[in-house]
Amino acid sequence: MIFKNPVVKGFYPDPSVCFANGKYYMVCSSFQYFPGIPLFESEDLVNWTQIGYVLTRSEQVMLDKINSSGGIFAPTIRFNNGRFYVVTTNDTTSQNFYVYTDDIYGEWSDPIYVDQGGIDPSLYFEKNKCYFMSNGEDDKGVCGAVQCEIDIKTGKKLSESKCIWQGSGGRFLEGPHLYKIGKWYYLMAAEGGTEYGHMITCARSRSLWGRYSRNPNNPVLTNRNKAPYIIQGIGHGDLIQDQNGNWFILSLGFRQIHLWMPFHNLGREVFLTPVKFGEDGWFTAGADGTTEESFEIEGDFTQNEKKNFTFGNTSWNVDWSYMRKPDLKKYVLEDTKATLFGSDITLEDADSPTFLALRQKDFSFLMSADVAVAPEGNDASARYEAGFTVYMCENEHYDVALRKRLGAEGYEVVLKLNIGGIKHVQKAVPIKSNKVKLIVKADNFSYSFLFKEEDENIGMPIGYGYAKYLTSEVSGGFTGVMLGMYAIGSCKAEFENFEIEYR
Ligand code: 6LW
Repeated sequence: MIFKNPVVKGFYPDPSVCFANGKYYMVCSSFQYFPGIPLFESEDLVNWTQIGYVLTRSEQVMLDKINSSGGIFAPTIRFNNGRFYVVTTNDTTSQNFYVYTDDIYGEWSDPIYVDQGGIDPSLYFEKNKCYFMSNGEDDKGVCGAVQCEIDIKTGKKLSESKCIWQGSGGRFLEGPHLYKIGKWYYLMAAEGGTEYGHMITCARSRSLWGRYSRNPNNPVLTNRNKAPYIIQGIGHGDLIQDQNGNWFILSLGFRQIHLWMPFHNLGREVFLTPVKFGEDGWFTAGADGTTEESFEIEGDFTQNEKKNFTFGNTSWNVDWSYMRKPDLKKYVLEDTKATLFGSDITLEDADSPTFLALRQKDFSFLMSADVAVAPEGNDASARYEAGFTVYMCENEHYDVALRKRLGAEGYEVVLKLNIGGIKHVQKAVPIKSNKVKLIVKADNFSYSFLFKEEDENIGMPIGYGYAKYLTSEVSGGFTGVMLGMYAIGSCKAEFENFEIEYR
């Protein structure tokens, strides 16, 4: 079959994968979003279905008021002795920890902390022993991929932390994972930073503690010299063997909004690249060490893509995300309706506004919902607003909302464009009632905003904002655009007939 990359679209960075009970499981980073660590299942490595999240309880992870792109960094998932483990870093608190479950569809344990620094932790199990690796500094102050043995029941270190590889010379050695394949221990990692210079490199050793010798043909995978090409930033991956014996790397990468525009708004997505082992025991990946838009692989199945997202065909607990430490009392979520209660916290705050979002999965889409807003409580002088946000972070987001201004009689539809500290009201149009259909239309270059009053057939445009300002190149950080519903102020906002249709 021929599959197309990315295999998971939208902001799902730092994929890690394991095989268990006939299926593949994958986790990704989630930063300030809650629940933390999206969890996916697949039968073929190409079609992935999100089955939930790993960190579903606020007590498992401190996200309260953390910076955007802080919080949960690159996790690793492993399966050992009937138990799933996910190990990750809370970068804001500088803590490495893991959680486990015996039921992949159930709850995960409370965190077990490991006293080794760095980020991008990984676990490797062998003969009833467990080894923990992260990229950081070892007990002697040497930086690189640092390993120690741990007691998997308690997280306690059973050995010193020792740097076992310093990479092939690229900057930011990250995401190290250890595998035993045949007689070799392979250490695969990312280097070059998670931007355009990103790459995957590897080293091997006959012994777990090294000495590791680098692959003479590093990097094994990178798109850094592939231009003009939409797919860039390939790196930070995990190696996996399928049920036919074929090997793959599941890695992150991103898609530029256009060949000649080095901006990406969809975050880092998940790419699949075939891997081949040579007679010398080293492996090569992809097309001459690059990841392509499609590959032909063994298997007779089709790649499915969900193009339409509604309240009816998504699940609140599986697909949607809140920010940081949400007050769940502010959300009443039903089959065909979401009711959001606003608070004083706005989308400009690095806090937990009333916000519920899906990741933007592709460049072109149409999003709409009927929104009705009403005051909550007896505060006649209240001001409030509710609607859609196209949200990169608190500094960069475009909001289209139904707004009640202080002392005003009626309501207006407002479009606000926020870019790097510039807070611009593009337009505010008075409307007849407290109900309106809000519409967002997007392509690679812009998001356009429209609204429709109850008795009208045609959407009224109120402005647009460029996509390139809601990108990692402008905002920095590690996340991608979220398409969200929000409410601010003492109000109750009802959203119905919600739909995102990708084209
Ligand atoms: C992650 C690091 C990286 O921890 O970006 O792409 C960091 N690689 O490995 C955040 O996702």
